Amino acid sequence: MPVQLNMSHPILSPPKKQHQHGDYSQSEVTLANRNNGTLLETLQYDVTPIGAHYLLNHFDVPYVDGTSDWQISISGEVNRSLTTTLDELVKQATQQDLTRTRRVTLECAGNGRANLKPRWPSQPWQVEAVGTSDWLGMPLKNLLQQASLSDRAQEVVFYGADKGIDGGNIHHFARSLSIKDAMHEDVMLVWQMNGQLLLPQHGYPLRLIVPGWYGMASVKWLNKIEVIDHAFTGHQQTGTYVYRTNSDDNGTPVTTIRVKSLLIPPGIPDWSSRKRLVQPGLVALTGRAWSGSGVPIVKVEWCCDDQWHTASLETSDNKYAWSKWAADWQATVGKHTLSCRATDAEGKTQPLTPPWDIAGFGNNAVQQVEVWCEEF
Ligand SMILES: Nc1nc2c(c(=O)[nH]1)N[C@H]1C(S)=C(S)[C@@H](COP(=O)(O)O)O[C@H]1N2
Ligand SMILES: [Mo]
Repeated sequence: MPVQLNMSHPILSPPKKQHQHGDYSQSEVTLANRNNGTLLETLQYDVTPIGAHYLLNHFDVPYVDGTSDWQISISGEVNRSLTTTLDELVKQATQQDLTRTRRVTLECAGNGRANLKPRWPSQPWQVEAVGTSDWLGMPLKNLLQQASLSDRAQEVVFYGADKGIDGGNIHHFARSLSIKDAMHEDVMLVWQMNGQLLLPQHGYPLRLIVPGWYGMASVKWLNKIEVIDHAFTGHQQTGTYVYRTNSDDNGTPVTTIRVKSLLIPPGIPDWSSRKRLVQPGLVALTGRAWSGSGVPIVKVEWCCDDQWHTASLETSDNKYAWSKWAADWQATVGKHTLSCRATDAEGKTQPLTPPWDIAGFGNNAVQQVEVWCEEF
C-alpha cells in the first residue's frame, strides 16, 4: 500500500537545508559515490585522462542510443527556428570547416565546498573537481548566426535532456548566457573529448563548453536552445549558482573561474587516511594553476610551514588551460604542511582562508597538504 502524503512531501516540499558540521551524511556519501573527483596524481598530465576527469551530474545520465536520432533545436527570438540532427550538424560543420579543438580546464563551482565550516549539504568536494580536456566541436556562434537572432533577443537558454528535482522544483537542467557571452567565439558545441566521442556521463552526444566559466555553464546532453527576450529565471540560474552570504541575500551570479592552484601530494599515501610519507632530502613538488576568462597565471608560490617561495611556472599555450608549476623541496624529518598559491595577470590571488558563501561556491582558498617526513 502506498503511503498517502498530505502535510509535507519530502521530495516536492522538502525541509529547508541546514548547514552541516562533523560527519558526512548518507546523502552526501551517495552524491560523492556518483560524482567522482579527479585523482590528484593525474595533475601530472597536461590533458586529464578521460576516466580521471571529475564528474558532476545533478540528475540521471540520459540513455542515448546513437547520434543519428539526436536532435538539437533553436527557437524563440530567432528569425529562422531550426531543428537539426547531430549527424547533420557535424556534417555541415566539417564541410564548412568550422570544427575546432580547444584545450579547456573545467572546474565545478562547488569545488572546495566541504572545506567550509559549517558546510552546505551537497556534493562534498574537497579540492578534486577540476580537469582539462581537448574538446572538439564548432563555435556556437555559427549556429546562432544561422538561426539569426531577432532584435528582441536578450539571453540564450541551453537545455539538457536530464530532468530531476531540486528544492521541490521539477526541471530539465538549463542555464542561460547573455547574447554577448553566447556569441563569444570560444563558446563551443562539443561532440568529442580527447579524440573520442563524449562518454555518456560527460554529455554524450552533445554538450556546450563555455571556456573560463565554472562547469555549470557547460550544459551536457544539449538538445534545445531557446533565445528569450528577458532574463532566464530557471532553478539552475537563480535558485542556485548564486554567491550568497546568507539566505536573505539576493546574491550575485556565479560566472567565471576564480584563480586557483593545486599541489600533487608528494611521497606515498597511507591507504585509508591518505596521509603522506616522504623520505628526507630533495622532493620534487609539482601541480597546476589556472584562472577564469582566459586570464593567464603569472606567478605560483609554494609554502612549507609558513615559509613562502616562488615556484617555476610553465606558461600554457592554451589560454583556457591550466599551467604546470614545479619546485624543489628539501624535506627534513618531522611533520610539515605544504601549500601553493597562484596569482593571475589581473593581480588576483588566492586567499588563505575560504571566502564565505552559504552553498560553498567559488572556494579558491589555498590547499593544505600534511606530510610526514621520515627515513623509511
Ligand atoms: N545537463 C547537465 N549539464 C551539466 C550538469 C548537469 O547536471 N546536467 N552539471 C554541470 C556542472 S555543475 C558541471 S561542474 C559540469 C561537469 O562536467 P563533467 O561532468 O563533464 O566534468 O557539467 C555541467 N553541465
Ligand atoms: Mo559544478
